[in-house]
Amino acid sequence: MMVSVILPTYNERDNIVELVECLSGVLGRDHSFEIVVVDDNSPDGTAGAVEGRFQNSDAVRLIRRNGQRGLATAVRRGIEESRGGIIVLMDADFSHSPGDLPAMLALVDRYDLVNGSRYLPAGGFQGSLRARTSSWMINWFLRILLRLPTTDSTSGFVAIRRSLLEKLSVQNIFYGYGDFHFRLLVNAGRLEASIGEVPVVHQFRRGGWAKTRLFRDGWGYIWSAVKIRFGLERL
Ligand SMILES: Nc1nc2c(ncn2[C@@H]2O[C@H](COP(=O)(O)OP(=O)(O)OP(=O)(O)O)[C@@H](O)[C@H]2O)c(=O)[nH]1
Ligand SMILES: [Mg+2]
Repeated sequence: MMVSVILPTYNERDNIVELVECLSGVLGRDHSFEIVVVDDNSPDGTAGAVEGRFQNSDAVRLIRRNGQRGLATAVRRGIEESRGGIIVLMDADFSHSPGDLPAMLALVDRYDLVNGSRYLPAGGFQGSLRARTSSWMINWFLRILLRLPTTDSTSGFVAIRRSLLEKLSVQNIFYGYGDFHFRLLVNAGRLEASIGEVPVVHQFRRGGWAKTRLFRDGWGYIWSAVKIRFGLERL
């Protein structure tokens, strides 16, 4: 089955070319694949860097969004434009390591969704103390509030079968920021989809700078989870 990797980018010029090359090397060994970069008109010229290096490549596609910003809606656009039977969602800054992909893809034969987890024993999270603490607390809160079976509901690193995504309503999942990850898990759980987990090590971003704002986005996650729990969110 073809693998589609969706890479949302905002100011990732210093990472994107190297990441796409690295992913192509890893995926090319065992899979047919495409890489879909969804860029929100990054001022640093991310789109130009992708176009310059990969314009003759059939496996790499660039979607430029003009006048739109947002991680989750960019991921949604990438999903809608992708063609693979397996869809991988990951960050475009090397925080999610291409080296973790083979283990995820090996499990997608057995599960509808394979969840990358920083909180399994072999997983890890390189980040500031503030980022690690808030992630741990939010994940603890989500597990209790939403009764999720997963150990990590905000990593943003997931492989999903298209057959599962087709049963879900993407417009009710992919909005906001990284909260799309737990909305996806909640919805998959409601359909009784099979969910497997693999350990992943979240690394420091290589180049560029963080777009996440811990306080604003953290509260957004909590508010979204509360709305799901009390049936106020359309799912
Ligand atoms: N298209 C698009 N992508 C975005 C947007 N905001 C963030 N991203 C991408 O989403 C991914 C995650 O954002 P990051 O800034 O790395 O967030 P983070 O991983 O919490 O922060 P770091 O600790 O710096 O890695 C990266 O690939 C970003 O380029 C956006 O508004 N539009
Ligand atoms: Mg990152």
